[in-house]
Amino acid sequence: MSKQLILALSKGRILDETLPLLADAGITPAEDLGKSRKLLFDTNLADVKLVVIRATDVPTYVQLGAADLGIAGKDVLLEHGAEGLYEPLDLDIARCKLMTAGVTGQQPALARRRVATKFVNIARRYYAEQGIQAEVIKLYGAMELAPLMNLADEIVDIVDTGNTLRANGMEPRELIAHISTRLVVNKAAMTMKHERIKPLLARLDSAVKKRQ
Ligand code: PRT
Ligand code: MG
Repeated sequence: MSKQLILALSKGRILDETLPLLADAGITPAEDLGKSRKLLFDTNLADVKLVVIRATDVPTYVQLGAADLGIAGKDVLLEHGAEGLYEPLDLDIARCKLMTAGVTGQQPALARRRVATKFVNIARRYYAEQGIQAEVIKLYGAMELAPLMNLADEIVDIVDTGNTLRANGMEPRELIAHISTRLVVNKAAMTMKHERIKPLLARLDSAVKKRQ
């Protein structure tokens, strides 16, 4: 293993909230992430590099040790599974809820329910736990469209304000999980690179606590 620490960041809305938190922790990219087409960045810390990748790829990079640490939504982590990963820190950013939702006023089907989602593992687990028979249909986006198009009876999706659901004639039903962004660490790296990882965890931990 190299002596450098690689921290994998989730692109998109999590990145917008991650960069100020990293700055509070004294970690700044050597160049503007938004303005560059590069994916691998040096930072002000000689032994820390950043990679910026799709949120859903972060757990894979960290689990397989291509990155030592990663920052990802709990939704993504629940969907991917926690094998090979420690989750030492709740970064308390990009808070939202994972919920079931359906057409406003419509009763959920009692028999076999068709559920559209990009969170197929979470959905299968959730409906099984509830004792509800569900046919889970994998979509990659615009889940709100599925019940309107009669592709599904219900969706499992992220809800924040609820505006997206309302705008599409839908309402939230059951809460599956409260979501926030987490720091994950490769289990082997946590042991082998502990001397380097420990101070980084401490920096991030105090940056999170200062905000609370
Ligand atoms: O990667 P891809 O582009 O397919 O997914 P994405 O666009 O959903 O990702 P991105 O970059 O937006 O960020 C995803 C991560 O941010 C998630 O994994 C969550 O951990 C976190 N997060 C926090 C959210 C939201 N809040 C959120 N509101 N992710 C998505 N949303 C979307 C939601 O999917 C829905 O379309 O916003 C809409 C709901 O918001 P309200 O306010 O209308 O309820
Ligand atoms: Mg997006």
